[in-house]
Amino acid sequence: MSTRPVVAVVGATGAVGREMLDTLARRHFPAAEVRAFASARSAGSLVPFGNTELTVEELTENSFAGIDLALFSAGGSTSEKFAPHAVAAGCVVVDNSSAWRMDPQVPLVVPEVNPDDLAWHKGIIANPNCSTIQMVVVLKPLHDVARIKRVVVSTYQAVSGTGQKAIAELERQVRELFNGQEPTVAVYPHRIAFNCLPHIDVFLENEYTKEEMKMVLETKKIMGDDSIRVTATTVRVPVFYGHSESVNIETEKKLSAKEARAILSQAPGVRVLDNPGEKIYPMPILAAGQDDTLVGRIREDETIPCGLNMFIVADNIRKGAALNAVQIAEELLRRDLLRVPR
Ligand code: NAP
Ligand code: 3JN
Repeated sequence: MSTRPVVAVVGATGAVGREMLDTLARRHFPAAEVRAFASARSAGSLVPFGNTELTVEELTENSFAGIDLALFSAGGSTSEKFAPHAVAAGCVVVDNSSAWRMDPQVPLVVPEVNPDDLAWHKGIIANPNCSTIQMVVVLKPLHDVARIKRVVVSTYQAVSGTGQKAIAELERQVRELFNGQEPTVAVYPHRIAFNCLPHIDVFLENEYTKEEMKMVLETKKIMGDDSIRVTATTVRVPVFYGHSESVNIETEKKLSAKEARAILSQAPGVRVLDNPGEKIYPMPILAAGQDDTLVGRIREDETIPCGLNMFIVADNIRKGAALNAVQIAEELLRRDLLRVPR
């Protein structure tokens, strides 16, 4: 590899893939070339990249010859099938799906939280779930000071987390309802317009959803602390961009709300928006199109000796997916780790 890698974006026509291309261009990622891949369905179509456009190529097992870095966002089955071929061809994979996240051989990385885990990658690095990423960016600096024992989180997740078809579904249902028509329900099990669904991903045997268990398991792995107890309720809401989270933490050491604000105001990737008197707090409309994770409504939990409540919002397609993946790639370059170890 020259100092400038050849980069592939796999799933380039999707909500996350398009944002990845935009993020690579916006951050001037030092690529020798960027190539766009998707399924045969969209091969030959064009996707925007900076001031230009890329022609989408069909992804095959042989696509990775000459590619140094592949950013995958084409679903778990595509990652399971194609990432091993990429690694065999000497290409480092940053994967956005849940396929490899809990594999003990695969680091699960949020650059602000556990960048040192990149050192032991074996070719694949997993990007966490969007809801986990924005939560751990805020929790890690508090954990470092006060040790978090327990987390109770409820999410309010935007439809863009489900992809392009869900964005179109919310738009269409709103139009249909305003025109007095029965809304068409296709992507979600129920209408999403003017509704909330306490159901993201599939239900598991323990009656939690897979999205909820992703938050539980991924948080422990990223924070490198299996003793943190996490319980989650994940809810889809009729918002286009920006996941919100109500988070309650119990800590070993007492932290006042003022101390937490001071810690978080120094934390990388975090912006404290917490002035309720002026009606200033995080909201999806403030986070959409931004890189930072917003935190506010920080207050002491008056029901326990050492507890805090807070509200955390981030752009789920940016920090929750594309930006975090590109930041991982930047960190790999910075640490000279953009190679498959032999
Ligand atoms: P999307 O808008 O539905 O886009 C799906 C993309 O995958 C499209 O580019 C599609 O290409 C491509 N694709 C599907 N099957 C393929 C195949 N067999 N070979 C090559 N490309 C294929 O979905 P999205 O929202 O961008 O999400 C994509 C994936 O990213 C999700 O399934 C998930 O695993 C991951 N994701 C992660 C997070 C996170 O929390 N970090 C958030 C959102 C998504 P065509 O145009 O050819 O169909
Ligand atoms: O629903 C959301 O807001 C985030 C969705 C993420 C997602 C969507 C489809 C498949 C994932 C993920 O990243 O966890 C997956 C997956 O399991 O790969």
